[in-house]
This record gives sequence, structure tokens and C-alpha cells, in this order.
Amino acid sequence: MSADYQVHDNVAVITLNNPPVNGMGLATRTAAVAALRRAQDDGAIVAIVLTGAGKAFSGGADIKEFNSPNALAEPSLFALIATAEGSTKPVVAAIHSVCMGGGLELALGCHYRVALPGAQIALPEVKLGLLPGAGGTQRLPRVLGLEMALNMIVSGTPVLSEKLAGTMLFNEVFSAGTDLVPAAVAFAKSVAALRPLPKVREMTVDYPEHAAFLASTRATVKAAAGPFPAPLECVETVAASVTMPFDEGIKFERQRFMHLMQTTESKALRHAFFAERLASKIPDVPADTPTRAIDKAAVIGAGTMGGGIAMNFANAGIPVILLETKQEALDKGLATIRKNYENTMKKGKLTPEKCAQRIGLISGTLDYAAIASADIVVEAVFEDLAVKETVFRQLDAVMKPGAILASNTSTLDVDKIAAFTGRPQDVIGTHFFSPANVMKLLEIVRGKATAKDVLATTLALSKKLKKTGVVSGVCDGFIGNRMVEQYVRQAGFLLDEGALPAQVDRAAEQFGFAMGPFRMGDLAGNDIGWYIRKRRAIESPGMLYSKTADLLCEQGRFGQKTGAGWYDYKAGDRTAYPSPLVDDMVLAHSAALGVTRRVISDAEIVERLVYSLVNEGAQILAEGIAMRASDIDMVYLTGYGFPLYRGGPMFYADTVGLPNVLAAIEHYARGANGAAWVAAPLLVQLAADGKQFNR
Ligand code: T1G
Repeated sequence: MSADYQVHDNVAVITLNNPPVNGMGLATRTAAVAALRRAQDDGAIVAIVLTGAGKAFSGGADIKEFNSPNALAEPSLFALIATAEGSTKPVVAAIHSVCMGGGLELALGCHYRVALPGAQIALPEVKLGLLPGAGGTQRLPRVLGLEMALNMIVSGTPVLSEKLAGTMLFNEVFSAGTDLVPAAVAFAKSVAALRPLPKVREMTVDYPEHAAFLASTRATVKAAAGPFPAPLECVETVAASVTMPFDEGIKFERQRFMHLMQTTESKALRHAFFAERLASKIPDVPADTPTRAIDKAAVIGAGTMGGGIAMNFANAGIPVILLETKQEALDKGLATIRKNYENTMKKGKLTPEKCAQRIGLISGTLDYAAIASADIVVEAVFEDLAVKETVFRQLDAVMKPGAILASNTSTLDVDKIAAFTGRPQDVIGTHFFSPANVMKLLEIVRGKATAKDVLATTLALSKKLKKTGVVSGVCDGFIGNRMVEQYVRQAGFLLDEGALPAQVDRAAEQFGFAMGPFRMGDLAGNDIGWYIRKRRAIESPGMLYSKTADLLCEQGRFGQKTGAGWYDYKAGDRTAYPSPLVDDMVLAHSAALGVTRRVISDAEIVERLVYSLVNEGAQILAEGIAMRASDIDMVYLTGYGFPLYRGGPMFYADTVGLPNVLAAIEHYARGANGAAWVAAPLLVQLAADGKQFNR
């Protein structure tokens, strides 16, 4: 059943029961309406308590249902709310935990609301590109006032129930430890005879100067919303709570909600919501796989990556030992970590206590013996297999049995690294993205021998480190970097054929990338790609590249770290200034190639950059390196600055239509540098079958 029914002392207690968060799916709505009617029809019942089982009162409408007919099937959420509000017996919402979205809207339709402290109260629909679509924009302002309601709805941020005590939202917020249902039953008995039954819809919003307030809010929200339409729609619908009668406001809210449901931006946000949660599901590793305790960590290498990785552990409250080979490097690494924390504290984003606590969790050593008892060790040394071999042989010799041996390699073969040890089952790739203490993405590279509990432990650890863990198989570059190589190849060819770095970056950034390929190279360091191209020229000769990136590196223009790269930089200023020297180098290189440069449209630039990701992603999917297209989307949304409102490269390709993507790829295959365009068989097949990547 999706709604349990019990009677306590002539009070009906209805418990929403649809694990994991009592999503208001059709079955739950149907059962709840039936239970309310049953209480209504039972003469012995004097009042009704509505509550939720498990970890939530309700997490809202069942977003898994959104693209199915059930979402709009009767009884709708509206009908359920109307049944509660129209009851002739008082309905008391009893809230112990998460009460969000449609769950809060249902509670607002009840006559009374009581809660325990610590419950997360929110209308987070805006985070899904929506707005509260079951009366929330009209009822919340009536109980919290225009400003507080508007803030909650436009931000979608939860507020703890005790912070809302004393408002009209809650009639009671009980003290911690109260047994909620008996207390709610007692409250229901105390109001059972009171009439008229209080209805939020009959209240009014009192805000005399609302026009001026709403005008300034519109301007602020419009400026902050960027490409997302929902925030401004939230403002307009909440405004209706003061400018329109209730029923008209409801109609307006419904109309705007249905509009937002159809927007690509909302579909992309809903896709990302589920993709993030799906990424941690591994078909052959059951969710209840036992995990190893991770109470102590170690990191090898105190450079930029090693220091950032160590901070992740400290931020999660896990003591971590940083190992270096030279005291000077260790001291430098620890000093950088301290500076990072102190800078964060100076910005007011970290309390002095937390700053000290985190710094206190990080220690340093030059001695491998000092890390032997760590539960996990993450190697973050130079990206060279020989160097990694030395480290892993040493780790194999000293680490306690059962320790997880992880490599932060960004491209190298994790199976080869595992083979340097006598315990390949304990070896795994944990590819953090720079800056490691900031970027959410963690590519978890599963070796052939990686044990299932090691994988499960690493996935659980990624959650504890507040990372988005995405599992990749072993190949050169895993998911993200293997795709970005094709993206950067196209960027180089575009220079040879007629574009300049600033134009390519501008087109990419107008598409929504946080940073175009050349600014990205200057930030990460152009020498990293240079080194990888040299390695690949030996390992897999014949891969065609533009030579411009090599010409740039031969001049030592590695990017921000050398004060010059694709762009010029001024000391202490991270602004990328187009470089006449580089532009001349590009023009000269085209001439040396005998290429007649042509004007290239921004549209072509975007297609070639994005479809190169899509095409390689299709290949990665077909090879089983990525388990699902949405995992590839998560990699690009959380690690490569792909625009969230477009849902990731594979989702974006689905919205463009795979036949259209394929046609464009076939067009570019006939043009200059066309050899780089070999349509992935999976893409060809899906396009032919009229299917999508994210089915
Ligand atoms: N519908 C369906 N499934 C949901 C869900 C929902 N609303 N919320 C969470 N889940 C699933 C989630 O996919 C995961 O599934 C499991 O629950 C645990 O989630 C008309 C239309 C509630 C704070 O936006 O913010 O109401 O992976 O890992 O960290 O106005 O989930 O286990 O299979 O996140 O404890 C508005 C979204 C909907 C709330 C719990 N509501 N959810 O966090 O667990 S739109 C939301 C959350 C709406 C009305 C409109 C969080 C949470 P699985 P989790 P958690």
C-alpha cells in the first residue's frame, strides 16, 4: 500500500508509504485520497493526521513519473490537496523529516501543520527547472509572507522546521525527541471541534509596497538566472499571490508550470538529477556490498593534485598523511594547503575553528612506513608509468593488507599499474579533476582485477568526499579525457582552416561551456597535452593533429603558469588577452600547410567541438568503458564545464536528434581534416533505429 491507515483514539492516522522518499506517485495519491475519504465517511473519526513513513514526510511529486502519463493521471496532486482541504474534519499534517515540493504543497492544503525540529522544508522545484505546480506559489506566501516565500521558492533552498516556528506555516514545532504521531494525535483531538476549519487559501498576503519589491526582485532574479527560465517564472507566479484572487493565481501557476515542464532546460535538469544518482549504481555490484572502513588516508605527492586530494579527505573529517620524497616539496605542499584554507576562511566561507580542524587533520612525512596503516592511499605523482611503477611497488611492500591502493592517473592503464603489485584486486583509479578540492567529478577507474568491495568502498567514499563518482573502464583517457582529446583535435583543425583561438573560445562559451578549449588549455597547462601527444605518437602513430599546439609549446607558452599560452597574460591578472604573436603563428602555419583559410561560422565551430565529444562518447559507450550515456553526461557536466541547461553531450545530442548529429558528422567527414570524423557505429545504429542515447 502507498498509504497506511490506522485509528488512534478516534483520530485517523494516514501514513504515506512509498519508499524511498514518499514521492507522490499515482499509487500514493490514489491511496491517500482513498484513506482521506475513508476517514471522512467514518462517523467515529473526529480528526485526521497525515504523516510520512521512513526518511521523509514526502520528497514531492514523483519525478520518476514526470515523462509518463501517470504524472497527470487522476487523482492528481491537485485532487489530493483539494480532498484534504475540503475535508469536513480537521486534517493535521505531521512532519518529521523531508517535506519538499508537492509534499509541502499537500501539507499547505491541510488545515493544520505540526513538525519536529530538523525537518527540511523546501519548494525546490526551481532546481529542476520548474516552479511549485500544486499551489505552493499561492499558499506559501500566505503563511510565510511574500519575501520569505519568494526567497524559498526562487532559491529552492531547504529551511529547517524550527526556523519556521512561530510562522503561520506551523501551528506547533515540538521539542526534539517528541514522539510525533502521538503528539500529532493529541493536537488533532485538541482542535477536533474547532470551526471554521482554517484554510490557507482563505488567507491573504499583506505587502503594501509589493509592486516596487517585485520590480526589484525581477531585475535581480533575471540577472542571476542566466539561460534558465524557471527563476523568473517563480517570481511572476508568486507575484500572483498578491495581485490575483486565489483561484486565478492557481490557474496562472498551473499554466506556467506546464510551460516549464516542456522546456529543454527543465528536461536537462531532471536528467542531471537522476543521472547523478544513477552513476553510483553498478549492475554487478549490489547496493548492499560490504565496504571497507576508511578512517585514515594517505596521499603520495604533495603537488597541486596531491595537495588538493589531501584537502578532500580533511574536508570530510578523515585524517590524511601527505608523503613526499623531499622535505622542501613536502613543506611547500603543506604550506599551499594552509594558504588555501586560510584564503577560504578570509572569504568567510570557513570558520577559524573549521580551518584549524582541517589543517590539523593533514600531516606530512618522507617515510613510507608512516603511511602503512592507512586504509586508502592515493598516488598523485608525475603522469609517467615508470614513476608510478616505482611508487606502487613501494606501496605494495609497505601498506597493510586490505588497504586500497588508488592512482590519480588521468590517462594511464590502471591494469598495468595494478600489475606492479601483488594485490591487483585492491588497486583502483581515482581520477580527481583540478583543482581537486573544488571540482565535483571523480572518475573511478575499475581495473579488470579491482574487487567489487573496493569499487563499492570507493563509490561510498566519493559521496563522503562530496564528489560525483562516475565509474569508467580502462582505456587511454578513460571517459572524460578520451573525449576531450577529440574536442581539442577539432579546435586545432579549426585554427588550421581559418579560425583564431579567441573566436573558437567565444563560440564555445556562447554555447555555454564555462571555458573554451584554448582558455582551458592555458588554465590546465598546454604542456600536459604536449606530453600526452608525444607519448601517443609513439604508442599509436598516425593520429592526425594540428601542429599549432606543439608550435606553441615549443615556444614555452604553457599557459597561465608561464605567463603566456594561447593568450597573453599580465602578472597577477588571469585575464586572457588575445595574442597577436599566436594569431600570426596560426596564420603562418596555415600558409605553411598551403591551406587557404576560410571564414568559419560559430555554428560550425560548436558542431565540430560538441559532436566530436558525442561521437567519441558513443564509441566509449559501445566499448562498455562507460556503463550508460547519462554517466558520460555527468562526467561532462561536473568535470568539463559543459552547460547544465543542455544536460550533457549525450543528452544534447538526443535533443538535436541523432540523425541530425550523424548528418553533420558525415558532412565534416567530407571536408578538410575529414579523416578525424569516423562516425561511431552505435551512433549510426541508433540514428537509423530512431532511438536515443538516454532512452
Ligand atoms: N521523486 C522520485 N524519486 C525521488 C524524489 C522525487 N521527488 N526525490 C528523491 N528521489 C529518489 C532519488 O532518485 C533516489 O532514488 C532516492 O530517492 C534517494 O534520493 C507539483 C512537481 C528528497 C532531499 O525536487 O532533493 O514536487 O537512487 O539520494 O540525499 O510542485 O532526494 O535510491 O533510486 O537524493 O536523502 C520536488 C528532490 C519534486 C526533491 C532526499 N521535489 N529530491 O535526499 O537521498 S517536483 C524535489 C531531493 C514537485 C510539485 C512539483 C532529495 C531528498 P534511488 P537521494 P537524500
